[in-house]
Amino acid sequence: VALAALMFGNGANAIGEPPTFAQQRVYFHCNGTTKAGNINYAAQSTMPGWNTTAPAASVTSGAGCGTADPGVVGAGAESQNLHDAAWQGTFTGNIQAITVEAHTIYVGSARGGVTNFGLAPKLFVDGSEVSLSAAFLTMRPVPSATAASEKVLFSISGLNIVDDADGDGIADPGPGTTEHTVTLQLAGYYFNSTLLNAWVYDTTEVPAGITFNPATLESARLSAAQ
Ligand SMILES: [Ca+2]
Repeated sequence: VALAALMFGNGANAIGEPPTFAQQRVYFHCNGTTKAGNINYAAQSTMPGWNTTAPAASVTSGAGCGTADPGVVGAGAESQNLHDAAWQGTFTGNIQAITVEAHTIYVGSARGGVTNFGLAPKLFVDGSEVSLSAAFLTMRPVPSATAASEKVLFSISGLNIVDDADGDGIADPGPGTTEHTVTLQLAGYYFNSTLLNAWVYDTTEVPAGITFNPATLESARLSAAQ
């Protein structure tokens, strides 16, 4: 044992233990003084965030929030909750992939005859935009029981955000302990969307949020460009 310690050091990664990725589901929650994320952002520069508590109240009781998303106007920089929807929060530990559950409603006319939904997501981790394999993706949305909203699910894989305390390019073993600030922005892609849709969240009907390190990936997915 002593010889092994001399040869391999005391870091477990020296003998090849891989990093691990802990799964966690978080839910978007309202913040600010109104139910419209854009208005809150314009007035108070606040963005809604998330935690691990699922929404407990129904939209029929007045719960929930939304963010309007005009399809022809997009945000350029991080933390722009004015023209697209944006949420910002933290995740502690390594991140290999995320799956996003989002719910959209159409403020204008319905998407007559268009079965796929186009979406341009942006992801920022610790202030840097993640370069994605494509600018947008399309998916088949799932109407809710009342058809009042549609659910979209997609994944972003290949993030490979891992702790490497000694900076040798070999990830530390275990799930990681670094707290990362994560910003997700969603923009409907106009020619597969409508000119104005809105993203809704924080009710039992629309439990939108993020699964960090999901066990399986959605068929609609982008990967981080390495
Ligand atoms: Ca290392």
